[in-house]
Amino acid sequence: MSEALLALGGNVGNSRAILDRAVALFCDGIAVRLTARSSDYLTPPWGLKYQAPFVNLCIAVDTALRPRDLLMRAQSVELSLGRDRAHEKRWGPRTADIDILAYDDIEIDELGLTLPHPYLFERAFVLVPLAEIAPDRVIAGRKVIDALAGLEASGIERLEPIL
Ligand code: A4P
Ligand code: MG
Repeated sequence: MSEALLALGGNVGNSRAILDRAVALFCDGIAVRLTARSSDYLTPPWGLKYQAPFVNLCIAVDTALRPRDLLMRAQSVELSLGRDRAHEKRWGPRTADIDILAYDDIEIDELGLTLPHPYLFERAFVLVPLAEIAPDRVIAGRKVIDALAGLEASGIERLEPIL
């Protein structure tokens, strides 16, 4: 078994419901077991500024899948939730995006898969939810809470659970 950390985000449609469904589809309890889930956060758009705010969250999973297979699983969940890569702009609006942040302490830099995720430490919308579930995890030599301390995180709002 390996441990993976993932970030989910979306800003098209009912994002909280869509991301909830994404977690349920991705974590079937067999190939991928959910071990922790952060709150949902409402976050200002990063990268392309003029678009709707995002909902973001992070999860931790135990999995027997290898990194490539985990990525394929993430992409098939994105597709089944209506993601249409052909009509998207880089960093633009999307229904559900699932990124693998880290997979054990594996380092990969290949076409289509980079681990740890290359923008992890630049994104408060990732580190705020990640710090909720894995504050002391060290990724690429940096502790998550220490990395977050150096980032501007204003405007990120934790959402109350939906009952
Ligand atoms: N890829 C490589 N490494 C990985 C990895 N570790 N995990 C490849 C997942 N995918 C990985 O991804 C492009 C390619 O990255 C995939 O084909 C995969 O093989 P994509 O999901 O199509 O996204 P993209 O828009 O082309 O680029 P990128 O950098 O992944 O976009 P992001 O980071 O998803 O940006 N603002 C807020 N507040 N919250 C957000 O969630 N998201 C975006 C989208 C922009 N602004 C945001 C948010
Ligand atoms: Mg992505």
